Amino acid sequence: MPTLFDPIRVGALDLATRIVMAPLTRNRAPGQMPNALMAQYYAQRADPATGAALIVTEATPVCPEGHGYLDTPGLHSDEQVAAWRQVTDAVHARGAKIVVQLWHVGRISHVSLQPGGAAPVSSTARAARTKTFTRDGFVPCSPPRALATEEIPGVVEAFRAAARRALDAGFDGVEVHGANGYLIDQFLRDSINDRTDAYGGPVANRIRLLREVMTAVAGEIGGARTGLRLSPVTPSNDAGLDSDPQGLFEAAVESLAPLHLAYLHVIEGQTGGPRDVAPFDYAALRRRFAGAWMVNNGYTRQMALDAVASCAADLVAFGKQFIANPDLGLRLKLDAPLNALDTSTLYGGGAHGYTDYPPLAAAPAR
Ligand code: 8OZ
Repeated sequence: MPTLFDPIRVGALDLATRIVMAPLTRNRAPGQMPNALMAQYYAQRADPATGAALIVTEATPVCPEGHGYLDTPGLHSDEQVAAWRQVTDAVHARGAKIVVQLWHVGRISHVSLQPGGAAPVSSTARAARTKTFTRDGFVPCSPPRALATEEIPGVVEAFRAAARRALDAGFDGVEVHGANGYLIDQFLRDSINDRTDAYGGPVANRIRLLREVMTAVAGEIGGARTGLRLSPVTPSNDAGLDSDPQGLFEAAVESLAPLHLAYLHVIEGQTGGPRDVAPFDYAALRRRFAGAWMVNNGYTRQMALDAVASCAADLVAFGKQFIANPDLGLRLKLDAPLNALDTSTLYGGGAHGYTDYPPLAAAPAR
């Protein structure tokens, strides 16, 4: 019987345990540049004996138009490649692996964050009824412009180029962000996608952008270094439930079989919220996928132990617990108490609430 603390090979990645640090947006990259503070934050969580065996970075836009929140790091310039190097070097020095989460926000953006103050792009021209984080705090998302069919190869190319840059920056691979109502999800779901071209309408068309992106990325760096994150039923970012999430996501995953992806990372329920927000048969989705199965969303220690022991999951990604506990792996092993999360320091700011959460020995006694 495997345990949460056993090693596993995931595609080309040898991992010391099944414990993964989930992607977490922290808005501490002024100028869209990775920096030394970020390297310290990731390194604190990168000892496989006490932290994560695999780190998935915060979501990282593949092109300037892919940004939708203030101070998120990009991966679309040579300067960013060089700056990410300090993060990957610091993580590797501690023994963990690290993949970068490749992101395009689509319509979850604001003109103040777009090149030239232009409208964000999406599958649709309908605005998302939600807010994004700008220099002026949380503001309503700007109305988008629907991408012209001829523009879509440019989006795919941005993902491909970012995957190449990821390896140049020292990452072990990439995770494509296909979840949470961002651009790829804006094409997948019929609750958002209102296109009449080859990228809209039937499921076969709505999964086309995902398949083209994954084919380009895996073609560039190999399927064994490529993962994908999906969230079949999350309502986050005004995503709205697809009319048939089960059929849609099974078709999407099935279409990726020829790529032999390293892993699929599935958010069960509402991202960061209830797990039972809408019915979905995750086990049925898994039967469509041959690679490693990574689960996420509200996993307690016991849920994680059970998921791996029962082979319901190969890997468990922890988000909020990893923010507050740099040594979460050790705490899970010892069944030690967890630091509480300070939600006021999640987005933006400096070291406070970022690199100053105490490890176990230094944590105040209870
Ligand atoms: C929280 C705040 C901003 C962005 C996601 C990238 O939900 C995010 C995100 C989460 O995937």
